[in-house]
Parts: sequence; structure tokens; C-alpha cells
Amino acid sequence: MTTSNQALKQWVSDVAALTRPQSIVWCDGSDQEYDDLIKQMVSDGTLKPLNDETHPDCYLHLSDPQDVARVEHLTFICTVNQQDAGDNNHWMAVNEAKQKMNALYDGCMEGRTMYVIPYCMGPVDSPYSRCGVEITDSPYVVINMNLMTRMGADALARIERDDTFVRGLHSTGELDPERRYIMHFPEELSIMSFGSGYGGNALLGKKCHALRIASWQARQEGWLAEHMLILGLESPTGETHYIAAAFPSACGKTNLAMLIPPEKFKDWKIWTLGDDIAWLHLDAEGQMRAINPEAGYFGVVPGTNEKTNRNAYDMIQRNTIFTNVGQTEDQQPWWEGKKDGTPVMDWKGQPMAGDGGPAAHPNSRFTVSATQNKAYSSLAEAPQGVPISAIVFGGRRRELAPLVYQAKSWEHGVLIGAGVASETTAAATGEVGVVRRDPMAMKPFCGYNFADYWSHWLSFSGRSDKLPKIFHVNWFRQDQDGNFLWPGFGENLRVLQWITQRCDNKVSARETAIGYLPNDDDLDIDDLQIDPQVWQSLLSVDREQWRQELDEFGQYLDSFGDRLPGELRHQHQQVRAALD
Ligand code: SAT
Ligand code: MN
Repeated sequence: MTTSNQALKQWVSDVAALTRPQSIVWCDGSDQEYDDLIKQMVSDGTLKPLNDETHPDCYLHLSDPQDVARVEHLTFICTVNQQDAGDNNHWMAVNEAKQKMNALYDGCMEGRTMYVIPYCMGPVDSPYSRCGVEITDSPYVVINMNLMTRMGADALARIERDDTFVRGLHSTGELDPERRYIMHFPEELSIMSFGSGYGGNALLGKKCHALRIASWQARQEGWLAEHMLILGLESPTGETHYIAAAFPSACGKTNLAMLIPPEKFKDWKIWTLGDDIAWLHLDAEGQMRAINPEAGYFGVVPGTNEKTNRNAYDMIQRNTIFTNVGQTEDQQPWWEGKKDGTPVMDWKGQPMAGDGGPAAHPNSRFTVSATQNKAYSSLAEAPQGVPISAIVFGGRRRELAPLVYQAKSWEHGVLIGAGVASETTAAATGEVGVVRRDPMAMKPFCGYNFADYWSHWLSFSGRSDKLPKIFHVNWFRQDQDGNFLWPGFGENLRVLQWITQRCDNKVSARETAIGYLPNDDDLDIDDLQIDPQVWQSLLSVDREQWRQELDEFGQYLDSFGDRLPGELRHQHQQVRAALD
């Protein structure tokens, strides 16, 4: 395979001259190619076959123990003007970054195969989709991209039609954490990644392209690239509302997108459109529509079981790549929260019980094609995407944020999104469990200055009078002993139901300083046996705590200086004043 696109041809030959691979393979995305790579990786030990009876066509990959999560401190946005990247990003000057990377790439593929992966983010026939090409020396990346994106011949044909694509160059290098960088050049739509073989650092279609570069493109072209799941909530009468929801990594997006309704709501149905990324466009009528640029799931494994996420549990019984989980005696994958089986081997490939650590790394992942999900929506492949009724923001917060509340307007909703804060998780290296500001759950993923990003969000109200309603949820409230106040998982459907009722003006609400909250009996929770006092606290607004929150948030907003949109400051002042 080769290409009629001269720019692509030239780039591939330039990269080959720099990295000096032994051979070059243009990936066609076929099953044959996937199977051959699996065979090759099994024979060289990169993949280990799992129990063929219980987990047909499932494989285990153990990454380097120092390469198990995104590395935010080594992730840079490289723009001509530093302030275009903003204080929310690490910045490096374009030339400096390129010099550094070119030195690392020099001869880095000697003795290796260089794979050229044309891919399309979004359905190949959608006007909202965008293409890219990843060059990598990692066959693990190729098989993951095969499951996560539409890659190969169709994507290449579209690239040749569109005559534009995002360039992503990746090499695992020596997996030395001291020689590791994830660089983005949004002005030239390119990515350079070196020294990691893991997830968002290496599968460049995902966070690097579909969020960091795409958010930049989206601003220029008038759309939004967001860290959001997309789901359809079908009521017993057959009406479906589509919801896009932004939560930080490892806060339950996959679980919510695949939710199975509790017994009492068994006539309701959740359809999955996406579990991580949404691209949102206004159509000619001003309706916001969403596509999921991805074609698979790279989901957190620990905690997945028949109760927490039956759909995910079932879909990862076959055709799945597991990364960094443990194993049982009979080669079944094992992870904390799996319920059955006993691990004998941990995620480092060591016998269990050595250091008392977990069998599966807390950020261990499954990679699986979206089509294996029983709840996969038939509209997930629709070129026009789905109409969005509600946008939901959320974070992991022990205190403060009530179970659910609704913004009073689009502008107020942008403030609520900008105010998202969440406890850190194992999805990125660094301390876990500390609250940090994570606006729109995009802190690690927004490819430009947050102040400009909020202006862009605010600009939508001037372009449509039918924008989605905006909400905030918090599934993670705890009491003083660390017990969760809300059961979460399937029961979250009750909150989604209230949200859709609000969208249809079918239920009233209580106006508070921070937004509209449900009245005590507006959510159907009779069968949940929640203590009335607990319920009260889940739906209460502690003014003193909120004043403190708003003051801190105000200081954070101030740090963006003159670039901060006046409207956002105005919204902040209004909420702050209402709390007095
Ligand atoms: O490693 S990934 O960025 O792909 C997963 C995540 O952090 O959401
Ligand atoms: Mn994510």
C-alpha cells in the first residue's frame, strides 16, 4: 500500500530518513493484519494469550512498570505565543520542542518496523469526522488503534479526498521516563510522542488528537471537542434523549455510558454512543449534535463486575486486549473488584503476595471494539450524530457538590463547567485523591488557553436558541466515615430521568444560589431506603462551604487575567452575591 497524497508520502519518507527503521508497513486495518500482529506479539512475548475457553481471543500486555499512565508533567502544547497555550498547559517553544524530539527520534527505529496508520476519528462518511496518520514503532499501538479507531484503507481514501490530516509521530524509544515527552503543535496539526507505550501517551488518535489538537481545530471551526461520554436514555414510551457528560478520567464515564437500569426502571434503556470523547457541532437548525470520534473503549478494568457494569463485564470476555491486570492459575485475567477467582500473578508478572500490592494496576485497562457492547446504539455510526438534550458536568467530590443541580442559563452552565474540581485518580501519574480544578474535565486535554476556551463556549449562546440544558452531578459524596451517600452505578438512572424531565419542562425545581435543585420528592427513590437526613444532605447547599468554594474559584479565574471573558466573571459575581 502507498498513497497518492504527496504530503503524506513526503512526511513518511522524511520520518523514515530520521528514524531509520528496518522496514515500513502501511497498515490496512484488516482482520488479517490484526491477527498476524497478534501472532507476532505472542511469539516475541509482548502479548500473552489468556484462557481460550473462558476468554477467547483475549490477550494480556504488561507494560513497563514505569509506564502505566498518562504523564501530564511531560505533556506540552507548543505554540508560537506562550499565552495561546495558557497557564493551564505546559508550554515549550516550537523550535526547542522540535529540536529535542528530533534528537530523540534520530535512528530510534533502527532494527524496528515502522507502521503507518491512517485513521479516521468518527464515522468515515461523517462531515464532522477528522482524519490523522500515526507513525509508530509499536505493534501494540497498531492493534489498539485497530480497536479504537476506524483505521486503514477507508481512512486513507478519505485523507486523499480531504487532503488534510493530523500528523502523529510516536516511538516507544527505550521507555526511559527521563527521555519521555508528549508534544503537541496545534498550529500545524501535529503530535510528537516519545518514550512511552501507554494509552493516552501512545494511542495518538485519542487524547492527543481527538481532544488536544481537535479542541484547537474546533475553536477555529466553531465546534467543541470534549472529554464527554454520549448516551441515549430511552423511556418506556420509546422516546430517547441524548446526553453528553464530562467527568475526569477514572470517574465512571464508561459505567454511566453502559448503565443497566435498576429493577424498578426495567422498562427504561440506556444506549451507549461513546464513553470518553464527544465532538459537538451545531447543525443548520441550531441543534447541537454529537458524534463519538472513537470506535472502541480503553476502559478502567478494576471494579468492573456483573453488578457495577454488566455490559462491560460481558463485552470483555472475548476479543479484548488487557493491559496491566493480574492472572489466575488458569490464565484468566484478574483484577480487584472482579468478585470471583484468585490471582496468582500480578500486573508486573510477579507471583502474588510479594509486596502486598494489588494484582491489577489501578489504571489497568481493557481495549475492545465498541461493537461488542450489547448497549451500543445503532446511531453511533450515524454521520449526522445524535441531537443532545443535556450536557452534564461532574467530578469526584467527597463534600460540597449536591447530587444534581441545573444551570440557570447557558452562560451559568459554562461557569459551572469551568468550576469543576475533582479528586485526582490513577489515570495520570502523581498523587491520587487530592482535589484539583479540572474545568469541563479538560484540564489535561484542552489544547489552548482556558480563558479562550471559555469564550468559545460562551459564544454558542449567540449562535442558537436551542442549546442543551446544562447540569452538574456528583455521585461521590461521602459521610465522615468515608461511606458513599449515594449508591451510584445503575441507580444514577434516577438522576438522568430527572435531567430529561427538566429538559422537557415536566418537573419543577427549587431555585438556589448555585442553580436549580430537585425538590425532596422529585426523584423516585422510595425503594432505595436512603435515610431522609442523608437524602437532605445530598440535595442541600451549604452556603458557608459554597462561599469558600466560590472565593477559591474566583482566584483561579483571576489567574487568567485579561483574557478571562467578562461574562464568566459576571456569572461568578452573580452566584457569589446570591450566596450572601
Ligand atoms: O490513558 S488515557 O488517556 O487513554 C485514559 C484516560 O486517562 O482517560
Ligand atoms: Mn478519558
